[in-house]
Amino acid sequence: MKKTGFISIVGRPNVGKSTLLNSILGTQIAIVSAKPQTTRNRIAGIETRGDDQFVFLDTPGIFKPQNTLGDFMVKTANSTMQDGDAVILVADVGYAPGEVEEGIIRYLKQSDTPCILALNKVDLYRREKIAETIAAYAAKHDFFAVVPISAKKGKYVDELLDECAKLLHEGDWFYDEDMITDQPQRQIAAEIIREKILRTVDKEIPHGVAVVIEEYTEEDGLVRIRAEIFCEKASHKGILVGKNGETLKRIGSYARADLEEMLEVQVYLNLWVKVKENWRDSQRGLQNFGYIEE
Ligand SMILES: Nc1nc2c(ncn2[C@@H]2O[C@H](COP(=O)(O)OP(=O)(O)OP(=O)(O)O)[C@@H](O)[C@H]2O)c(=O)[nH]1
Ligand SMILES: [Mg+2]
Repeated sequence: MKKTGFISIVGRPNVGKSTLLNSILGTQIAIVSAKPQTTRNRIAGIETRGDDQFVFLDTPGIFKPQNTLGDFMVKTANSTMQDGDAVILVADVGYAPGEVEEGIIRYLKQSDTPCILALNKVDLYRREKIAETIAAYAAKHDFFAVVPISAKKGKYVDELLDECAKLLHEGDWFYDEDMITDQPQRQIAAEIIREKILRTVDKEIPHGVAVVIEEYTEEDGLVRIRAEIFCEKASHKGILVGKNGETLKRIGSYARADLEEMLEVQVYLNLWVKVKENWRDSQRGLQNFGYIEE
């Protein structure tokens, strides 16, 4: 008997939602960085095991938006949560529930949506702290299950998946058995470039960056990618390019290594940096860079 279900992965920024998705799938489809607000879109990750097909929906972290891009991200997270058959609430096991978690819990109660609480980053904390956080959450809501995990180390992720399996319902699968994501290859490529920017430059700069793939062709075992990196200020462009173009070169070779590993072919990567002032503050800017409400 085939079973399936849409399970949205929600929580505040930086708690490890995308790391968890990658860990479940055993491959990197969602970008990860130490900076909050890394994920901007809903990303489906599909895992098929035996008769079960899980469709996990990774979402942007929920926070107080400061611009139109932020509004888009939070709306995406909320609507994805509402679309799911079940929810995985990811939270840092070192912290008691705060405003974001309280808001999600309110939605769960009102909608009667089953939720598994994944308390992440157990590798960083002592047992007593973990027990304290579990108790604080248990006092707030009757979760379907509470699973302390380390997404980064892949610890207890199988246990989490066993709990998710109990929430699937009978029904036809939505995706082919061998499919792992709904993102087109060129979007993953753009995201990989953005990940390297998040990991290479600091402060506001990476948050104001959008990556657009202008050309993506494959021939004779070589993939040619030309991408434009849009940033918000001329001074940001200077930093992204760096002295003698060194920073951009570093971003490029870092991204190329990942792309070659993913595509298993040689990649020729050509990056250009451009300025588009305040694009994050306009609906038009968002649409131009592919941030469109579904
Ligand atoms: N120590 C530790 N770090 C982790 C763990 N899981 C994730 N991280 C780190 O936490 C940071 C954020 O991880 P992400 O997966 O990008 O977090 P996210 O919740 O998707 O963040 P947003 O997309 O910004 O909402 C990264 O530096 C991860 O390496 C874990 O189990 N242990
Ligand atoms: Mg993320």
